[in-house]
Amino acid sequence: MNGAEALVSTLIAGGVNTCFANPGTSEMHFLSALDNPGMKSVLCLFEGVATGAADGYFRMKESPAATLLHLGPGLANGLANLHNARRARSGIVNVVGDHVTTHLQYDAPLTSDLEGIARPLSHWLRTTDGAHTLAHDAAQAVAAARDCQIATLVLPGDASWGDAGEVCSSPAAGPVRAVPPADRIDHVARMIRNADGPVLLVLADRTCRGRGPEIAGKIAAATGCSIATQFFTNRIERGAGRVTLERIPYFVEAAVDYLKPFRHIVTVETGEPIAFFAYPGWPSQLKHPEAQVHSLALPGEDGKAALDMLADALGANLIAPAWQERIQTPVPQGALDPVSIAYAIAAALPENCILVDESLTTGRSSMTLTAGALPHETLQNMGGSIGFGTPVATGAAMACKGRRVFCLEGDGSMMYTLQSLWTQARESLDVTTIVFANRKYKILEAEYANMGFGTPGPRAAEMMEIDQPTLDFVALAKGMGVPGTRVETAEDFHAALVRSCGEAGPTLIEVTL
Ligand SMILES: Cc1ncc(C[n+]2csc(CCOP(=O)(O)OP(=O)(O)O)c2C)c(N)n1
Repeated sequence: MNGAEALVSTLIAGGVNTCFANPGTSEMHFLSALDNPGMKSVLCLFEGVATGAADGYFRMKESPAATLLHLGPGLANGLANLHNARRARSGIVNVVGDHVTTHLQYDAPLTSDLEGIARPLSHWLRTTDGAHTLAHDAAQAVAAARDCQIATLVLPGDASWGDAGEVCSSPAAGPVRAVPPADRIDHVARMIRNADGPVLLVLADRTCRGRGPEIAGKIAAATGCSIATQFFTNRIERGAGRVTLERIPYFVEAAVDYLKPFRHIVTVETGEPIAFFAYPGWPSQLKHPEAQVHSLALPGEDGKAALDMLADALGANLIAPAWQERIQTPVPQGALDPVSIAYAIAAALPENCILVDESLTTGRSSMTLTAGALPHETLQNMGGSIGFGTPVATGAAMACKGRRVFCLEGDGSMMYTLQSLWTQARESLDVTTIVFANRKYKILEAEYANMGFGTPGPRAAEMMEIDQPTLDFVALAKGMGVPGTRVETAEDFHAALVRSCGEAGPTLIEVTL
């Protein structure tokens, strides 16, 4: 067994059986080892697609995928979506090929400070010593990735082709998540009982699915506190029959307004609400200046256990939460705007689908107006680096065969990682990509005004308009093997959404705005 074969066998033994790959010459031995039938390899035509797909895969499977990246430049191409994945607490094993050790001294063109490129976004980073250490290092990388970490294993060519003997150690089981100490729960329970004003519970990460929202809903029903999420959450289970979590608004003024009544904010697997950006004259902290923040569970701790303990302490366990009722929104007619778009989506979503949301301005109303849709899950961008949507949708579809994935995209965001469509076509993934073609970076117009500049001058406006030349998303999709359609009315949009659910494989809908 050579090093690359030992590496792939170890990944499989550790449950990592999908690899989003973009290979090069230094990874030929790894490529050959990928022929192991236990490993599904998925070609991505840009490394940002590979890293984003691994993020989407982890979010849905709660188990890591690997990426295969080509030396420093390949890794660098994947960094933006590694940043998003890291923020989403998605575990990934990056295997990054490097030159043969003896070749590095000659400074061949692809030589770079590979570890320097990897370090800022990797929780775990190692250049393996040689073939004999590879299986052990791979096992460590898998253990780190299972623990929601970005693990980067640098693989010199000679480690790949060297003799690894029979070594193939399996990683230990994933770490147990810490349960918050009882005195913290007691403190929060006492505070809620004695609070002289409204209390807000802010949920994040794993508390936004499974029993998390339900327990929070019981606490809300028993005590009158409100429950919400940050503006961005890695994965939320929502829709009819579940407990609806409100969403703290994105724009600072609206967020400050939303949080104004609350003098106590309880955070679960997250920190206090902070503005995405700082603006002149506005605070970074969104809470009321007199509000106190109480951490029930830190990020990475077991927030569900914490909520259970809190519900116990408050005697809320036997109380029924307010279940979200099914709201059958009528199929909208006529003009396409954020509200009719949200209604069309709400009416069309099939049960158990996955909604990846990178719709920015156009999708601002979607979360509120889809609350009573059939039960579904939403994945949002935790890192703010656009170009996350189509790769994450690809990875989510790989992880959840049989479930339709809808990917809501701003046209500007769509252009970052468009190559995902090709992978979706090649793998016959059930993804419906919806591009909101407003022909501009519309959110930046708002941000320009928020910074106090009012209406942009002609040169500044040009930097936010993407209309010349006109992007033809239907043609772009067709060129990558994905059929597409263009819609100009709300009823046509709804019909196209419904139609896409009845056809296997990927499709694209360009929504003309
Ligand atoms: C990697 C990266 N580059 C640039 C930005 C800045 N940025 C934020 S939103 C945006 C434009 C998004 O345009 P679009 O997807 O069309 O949505 P719209 O603004 O029209 O709603 C840009 C360029 C970013 N967030 N991330």
